[in-house]
Amino acid sequence: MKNLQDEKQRDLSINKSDGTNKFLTTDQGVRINDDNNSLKAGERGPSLLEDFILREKITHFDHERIPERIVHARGSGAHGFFEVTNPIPELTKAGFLKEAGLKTPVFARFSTVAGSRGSTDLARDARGFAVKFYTQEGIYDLVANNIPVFFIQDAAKFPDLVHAVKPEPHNEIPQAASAHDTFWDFISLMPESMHMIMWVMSDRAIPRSYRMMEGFGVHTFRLINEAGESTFVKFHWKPKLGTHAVVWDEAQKISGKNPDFHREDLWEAIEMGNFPEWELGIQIIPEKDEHKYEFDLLDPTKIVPEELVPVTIIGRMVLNKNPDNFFAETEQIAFHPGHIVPGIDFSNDPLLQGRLFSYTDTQLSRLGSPNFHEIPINRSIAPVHNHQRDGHMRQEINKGRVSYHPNSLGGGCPYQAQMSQGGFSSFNERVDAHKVRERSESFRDHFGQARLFFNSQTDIEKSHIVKALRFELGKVETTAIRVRMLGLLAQVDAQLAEKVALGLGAIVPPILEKPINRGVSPENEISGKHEPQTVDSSVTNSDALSMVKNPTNSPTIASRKVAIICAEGVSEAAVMNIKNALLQKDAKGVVVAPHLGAIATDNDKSIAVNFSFLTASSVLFDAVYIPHGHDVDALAKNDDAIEFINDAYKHCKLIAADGDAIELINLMPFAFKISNDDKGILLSKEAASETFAKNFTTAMGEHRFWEREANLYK
Ligand code: HDD
Repeated sequence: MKNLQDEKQRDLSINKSDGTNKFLTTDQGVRINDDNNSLKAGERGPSLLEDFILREKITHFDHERIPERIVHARGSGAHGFFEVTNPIPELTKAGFLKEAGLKTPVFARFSTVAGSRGSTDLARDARGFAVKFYTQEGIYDLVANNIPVFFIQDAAKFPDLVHAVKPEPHNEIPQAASAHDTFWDFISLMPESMHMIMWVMSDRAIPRSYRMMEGFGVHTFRLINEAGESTFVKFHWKPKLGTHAVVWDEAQKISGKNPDFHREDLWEAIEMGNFPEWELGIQIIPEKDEHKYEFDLLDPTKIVPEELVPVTIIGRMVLNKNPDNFFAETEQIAFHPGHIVPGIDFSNDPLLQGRLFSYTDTQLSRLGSPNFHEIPINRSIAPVHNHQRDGHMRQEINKGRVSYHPNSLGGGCPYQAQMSQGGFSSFNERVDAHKVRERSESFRDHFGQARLFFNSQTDIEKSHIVKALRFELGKVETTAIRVRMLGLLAQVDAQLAEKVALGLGAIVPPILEKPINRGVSPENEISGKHEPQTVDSSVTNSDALSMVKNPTNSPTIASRKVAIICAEGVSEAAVMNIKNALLQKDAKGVVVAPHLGAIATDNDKSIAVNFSFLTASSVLFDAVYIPHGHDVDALAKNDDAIEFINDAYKHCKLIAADGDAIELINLMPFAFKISNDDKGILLSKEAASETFAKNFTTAMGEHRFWEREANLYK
């Protein structure tokens, strides 16, 4: 197979335009002489209808907006490539997975789910992780999330879920938040959502960066080999930088200080050459093992624990180019789980089956025409020939009189391809069943894996889940909803429910003998057929589920940002000592000072300031360093400086100081709390020492110092 790495960029280049050194023209190519004044009857007279230049300009402007995505409206994307590292020809005939070293161009888009296009990046929410592979055999989309399970088991509930989480319809409040009555009303009546709820109430829902998230295909898919044999797989993206999050207080502050935090982070990393990278892994489940587990592979509220089926790495994705135009690329890209190539196929997961309808349908209203596949970012690099014709904004000029098949006038072209010629043929699965509107008995466990997730967390992570639930349910006004939720939480873990209840000033209700009527018909209620039950997970603890224990976490500090707090008289040597040490690890130190411009250093030179305390805050950085040589008293009296350092302490970040600057730490409000166990407070009497710089970058590899929050869950 040909290496296609640059093929998509070549394809896009034919649509690119650049006005540098060119004349301004109308859309019809007529050069414009005056773009500042409309055509009028006299200088002070009315404008003339004949002014085609004005009309064209305003008409185009009037129609600039298209509907935002109904979900995942807020997102950012980038170009890159996927490279096969461990080919799997025995499992799939998909060409882009068959040869080691083969590179396929990709475009990845990351997103929040509930918020509008202009909402904050740091909402508590699942994140979309959609990747379009421009393969030689057509487009393949892996439309994934950063959470491996979903709220619901059947696509029929998707519109209800989205209506419940979106701003409430009467007053359009709140934006990009699930902390409101309609969401929790729905969830409290949908016990199948409890596993997903554990994930979205965990710090997974507030990532540090898109570059530090895992991605999961959620559903079980099939790989099909040349012999037509099927193997079940689950897809996993594992970030090279490890999986990291911020804390909720930090997330809320970032939303105020920089709502584009994730977007900017992705953009800057790529501009700086710190190309984000993920490994693609699969869990391989032979067909014969379909019914081996206590959960159903078709149930999208279940994971396959890595202890049962390990993840096999098959390739890597690198994002190395920012889009040239946000609208043309990131906004107009159209993903669809139904975009598959020979060698990949669907399972009967009822959520996936519903998705297969929804995505094309939504593009019709969002992009306005069945010709959305012709938009440059959506265009396949594999040749496209068929008899689909016309429609709004058709670009392709199909020649000839034949637009049907079979035909003799066109010589039978374009031909159907046999399987040996790459023709797609669906997996030959035998289905022999009655038509029913039923949920499978094997989907009845709603609590077992929620408990597995909760039990797999460290105490700190558990305490964050408790706090998240106290926050979310605390924003719910209807007491009955809060109480119902406590009832469900109690079925996940009694202690969890008690702790949440404490924060709400409520009492955990007894587990109901008769389940709540969730709108099922009376006959079904009597048979109890649709009622949840708990099945104990055969795996009781999985390190892969905890971010703190996660084996994909990595000590690298590449692309991390450190605030270096400077005031007049700062030691240039000390600043440069840390800056250089960071540079060597591909991280960055930026100067934050009481004012912008420059700061005079101890050696009568000056240092350029990147941010003032007004334009930055420690939530935008991974660590804080206060170098030797300041006027410590002045900084100690500066409320902004105190808040800056105090927040870094509260958010369990590394705080370091050397020389005289140690004094400042002693004056901080948290000074009396610092314990010897806290490895995140790094002090060195000697200024600008090499050992200190080394210890600093090593300590940053710890990312957070949770000891400060210890005892929280007890
Ligand atoms: Fe979806 C967008 C991921 C269930 C219907 N979905 C969308 C995007 C992602 C996902 C990442 C944004 C793609 C982009 O960046 O443009 N969706 C998921 C995952 C799901 C899931 C991982 C469960 C496993 N989705 C789901 C269901 C339905 C939809 C059950 C409908 C029945 N999703 C849509 C949609 C969207 C969408 C309405 C909105 C914009 C778009 O498709 O292009 O069709």
